Formats: sequence, structure tokens, C-alpha cells
Amino acid sequence: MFKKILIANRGEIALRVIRACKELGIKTVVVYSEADRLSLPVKFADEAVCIGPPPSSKSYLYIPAIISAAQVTNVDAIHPGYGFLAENATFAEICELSGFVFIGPKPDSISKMGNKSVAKDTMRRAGVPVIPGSDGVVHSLEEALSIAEEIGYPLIIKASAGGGGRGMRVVKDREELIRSFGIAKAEAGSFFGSPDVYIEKLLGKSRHIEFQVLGDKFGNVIHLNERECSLQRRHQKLIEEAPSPIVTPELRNKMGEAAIKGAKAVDYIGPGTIEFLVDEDLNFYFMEMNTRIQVEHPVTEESLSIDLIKEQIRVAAGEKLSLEIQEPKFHAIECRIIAEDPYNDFRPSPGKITSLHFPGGHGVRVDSHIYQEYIIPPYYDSLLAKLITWGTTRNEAIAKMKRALEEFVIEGVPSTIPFHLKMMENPDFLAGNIDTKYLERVNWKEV
Ligand code: MV4
Repeated sequence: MFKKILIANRGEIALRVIRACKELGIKTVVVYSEADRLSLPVKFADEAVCIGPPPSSKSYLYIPAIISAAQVTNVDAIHPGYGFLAENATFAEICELSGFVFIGPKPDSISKMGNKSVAKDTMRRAGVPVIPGSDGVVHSLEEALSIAEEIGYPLIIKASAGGGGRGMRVVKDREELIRSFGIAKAEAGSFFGSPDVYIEKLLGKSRHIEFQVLGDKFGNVIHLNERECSLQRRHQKLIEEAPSPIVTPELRNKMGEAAIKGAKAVDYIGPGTIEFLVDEDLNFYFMEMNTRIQVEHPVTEESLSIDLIKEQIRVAAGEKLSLEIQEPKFHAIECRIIAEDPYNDFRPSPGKITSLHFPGGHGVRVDSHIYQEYIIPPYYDSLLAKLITWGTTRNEAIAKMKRALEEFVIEGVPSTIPFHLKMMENPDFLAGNIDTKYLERVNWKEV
């Protein structure tokens, strides 16, 4: 097992990894920017190394400073968390070339899944259902028109180097395709550095349901069930839960098997996520694979009573998987508490937390790096806390979430707490009737 790990991240996930390391008896080094000098990860890690000024490009994304910090503190491995360098294949490669274990998948798995058209192609070959569309990259308008002839309109043009909802363009008819194909390629080129695009049929009302997978260095891959992530706003998830209210044990088996096949196709190591779009007839299609631990991993943890970060560290150290495939034990829900004003179109609102009280009690977990008097830096994402509740039924998890949100006090900055309180009484949410466009369609204040 590793003796010392460097955490190349900040905020709640840095703290989450420090906690797992402490329980495993591993020493921790955290790197931090000048803006995070007074942060809890810096306080709780065994060692802390300042790696640069506040902008991410000069600190959390600056590979030479991170590798230097790993060298001077003599760590065995580097944990990237999520965001920043977590899905940067070059960083993973540099870690290994510098003699540090990258706690994540192989660089080649990251690259394959990072190119969304290569990812889709890899999944199709592995027998995972994919959305009907082009076979890989579409190079010319003529090619685009002939594919459109086959699959029909409306369709969607996606940038190969995009992902997470970036670089997508919906096309209603032939005229619009003629007008926008060249623009889509030009945009892809200037936003993502590659003009490659591919085409898919546009799916109607659908859900975002993702499968947690986990692989070890011996080629074993399991799945740890699904997370329902349909409640999103502008591609930012706000509420996640496990299990999904619409997934039956039969569908779970079918999707889980597909997820395992997909992960095995790229020799996947560690925790990863296969995202599916699920239509109203419960057909499911591969969307993207995230080759990192995700923000919403705690709902899987609390639904199964497991520790995914500890398992991630163990498999990175070369241990065999210690978990097995199993049905959910509990229903878990996560609300993302963000420093955004839900009454003002979710406007980001950094500032100083003047008063703070965390909820607690049975079936309640708060993953957070904030404290009273903490100043939220404007340079990074504005996630303040993840509030997770669980119970033996969905209704019990919701009842706990409601009372936990009522106990939660954050003063000084607006937060998404009022939004979540309203959702916990929203009849559509209570019925589990949420799709990815729900918050575009309805006004959350009025339901
Ligand atoms: C789609 C789609 C409909 N049809 N592809 C958005 C994120 C990226 N991973 C893929 N996305 C979508 N791809 C086809 N062929 C609808 C979306 C989509 C979406 C997906 C998941 C969660 C939220 C979403 C919000 C808008 C659009």
C-alpha cells in the first residue's frame, strides 16, 4: 500500500480524499493556490505545498508545479480528484514517467473516452447500444446529408472533442443542416482544437442514468448500480439519487452488463462512470464515459454502504477488487448546495460565509470544505457542500432530505438550499417524473 499520496485538487473532494487516506493510514500532501491558503484541505493534510497564484491555469492545472511538489515531498502516488487534471491523459502519463502512480485509469483509457466519437465507436464495437447516427466522424456536407437521409430529422451535430453538453447543435431539417454543418465544424475547431464532428438522431424526452463501474489491475470489472441524474440545469447536475426510480432489477442487470462490457473494452482501472440516455420506452444508449471519480459518488456509497475512494486507492495500489455486484441496500439522494442565487437565474455569488450550521442525525451526510467566516474564492466552481441522505425507501430519503435542508443554515451568500426545499415538495419530483429538460420546461418556483 502507498505510504504517502499527493492530492492534486481543492475543496470538498480534496478533503474527501484526505479522509479516506487517514482511514487507510496513508500520509497526505495537498497542493494549493494562494487563494486556498486558509482552506480545510491545507489544514487537515499532513503537508501542504503552495503551487502558484489563484488562476487554475497557474496552479491546479500547472503540471510542472504539481510534479515538483510530488518530488520534494517524496509521495508514492497522485490523486487527481475530479475536474482540473483528472481526465488529462498527458498528466496521467507524466505522473507515471516521473515515478508516481496516477490514481486513475491508464492514459490510453482516458484518451479513448475523451474523444467522444472514438468513445462511441469503441462502445458500438463492444456491443453497447449507441444512439443511431454516423459511423464516426463526418467530414463533408454531402456525407452529412446522406446520413440525415437515413436517420431522419431532427438530428444533432456533436463535436468529437466536446462532451458534457459542450459543442452540440440541434438541426431541424435539411435546410438547417446545409446552413449549419460548416459552422458546427468551425466552432468545434476554435472551441476544442479539432473540427471533427459526428451526427446522431435527436432523442426526445429522456433521462440521464449513469452506471458506476470499478475495475482492478487484474482485468476484473464490476458495476455498482446506477445513479439517476436527470435533474440538471444547463448541464449542471443539481440532484442525484441511487437507485433510479424507473430502473427495475431486470433493466439494472441489462444496463450493468453493458456498462461492464464498455469498461472492459478500454481495460478500465478504478472507478468510472458510463452515462446512458434512457428514452420513454426504457431503451438505453451510451452517451459518454467519465474516467474519474465523480462529484455524485456519495449516493452510490450510501446506497451500498461502501467507500469508493478507499477502493479506488486500493486498486491503484494493485489490490484485487474487494467489492461485488449487489442490488441497492438503501435509497440515497444528494442535493448540491452551490453558491448561486436560485431566485436570480442561479447567478454565481461568491463572498463570505458569515454564519453556518450543518445538519446531522440519522441517515445524513455532509461533504463540505466550508466553515464559518470562510471566503469563497471567485476563481473556482462554487460547490459549497453536498448534502446526502439515505433511508430504506425513497420516501424516507426524501423526508430526511427535507428536514436536513431545514436544519442547514448558510448566511452571507445565497445558496441553492431554497430550490432544493421546493423540489422536495414538487409533485413531479416526488413521483420520480423528471427528465433532462424538466427545469427548462417548468418554473421551479411555481410547481
Ligand atoms: C443527446 C441528447 C439528445 N439526443 N444526444 C448532453 C450532454 C452530453 N453528454 C450529451 N447530451 C445530450 N445528448 C442525442 N442524440 C440530449 C442531450 C442532453 C442532455 C443529456 C443528459 C443530461 C442533460 C441533457 C440536457 C440537454 C441535452
